[in-house]
Amino acid sequence: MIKESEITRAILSTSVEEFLDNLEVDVVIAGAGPSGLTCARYAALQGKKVVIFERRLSLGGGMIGGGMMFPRIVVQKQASLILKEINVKLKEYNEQYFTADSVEAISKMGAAAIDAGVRIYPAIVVEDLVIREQDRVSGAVINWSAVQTAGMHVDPLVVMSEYVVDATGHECDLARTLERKNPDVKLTTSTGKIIGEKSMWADQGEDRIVSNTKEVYPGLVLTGMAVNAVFGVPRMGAIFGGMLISGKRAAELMLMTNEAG
Ligand code: 48F
Repeated sequence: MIKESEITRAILSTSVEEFLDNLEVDVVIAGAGPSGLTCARYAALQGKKVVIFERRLSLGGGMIGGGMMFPRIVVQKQASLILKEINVKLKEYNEQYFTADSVEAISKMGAAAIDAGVRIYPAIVVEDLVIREQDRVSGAVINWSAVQTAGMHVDPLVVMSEYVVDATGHECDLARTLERKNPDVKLTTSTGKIIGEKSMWADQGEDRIVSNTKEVYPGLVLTGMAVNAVFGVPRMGAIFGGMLISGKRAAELMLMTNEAG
């Protein structure tokens, strides 16, 4: 006989036990879009303890809808290798581009991140950052997305981490919160402030998303469209190579800084 209370006990006891094990991690990533998932997988493959908090109930961010909801993505050769590693079926379109099914790509990116050891929590929003006296981001302040949507004031909880990654896409939500709550902080942009995303220029967007993937403030790393939004870089539309390479680069950067420190 199925006992309803036993099902509730199974869910609560196992998820709380697991949550307790994730209160102090190496990397917290906000956002399970293409850049967040890629960054998470590469960091986890190097032995880092990684959690992703995703505001929505689904993975994939803006990638699942391909280009204007035609479920295809385009990637350049270098980035195609990242998808090949996780068995995404690629079609060579011409010498420069490969195409892939966006739903397949994002499903496999999610599965590969989980297989690498990443823990993904859906329906949780990173609403603020922990900044202690040493002027370094040292954790993420989290809450249920439903609480935010309902506009209720419910105090949040905290997960401490060596790094927090802003993979929140066009909104660059964490960088914006950092700037709004701490007007004196200086970001590593040319103005020390968030510059804002520029109109579409795919070639520039793809190039500069990678070169600007960096620690924008001690302990806060940017990846994906959050990079373009903070550093004043053009958008690029439904070409996703830069997004994947930015995710990989963000992971490498945290590992490098960690080793040097
Ligand atoms: O938007 P999103 O896919 O960001 P990305 O990884 O990739 C951008 C592309 O999809 C596309 C593009 C390519 O030309 O422009 O847009 O940079 O994924 C961002 C994810 O972050 C979640 C949001 O729901 C989405 O799934 N998110 C946003 N704010 C928060 C958050 C937050 N504060 N806490 C947790 N998740």
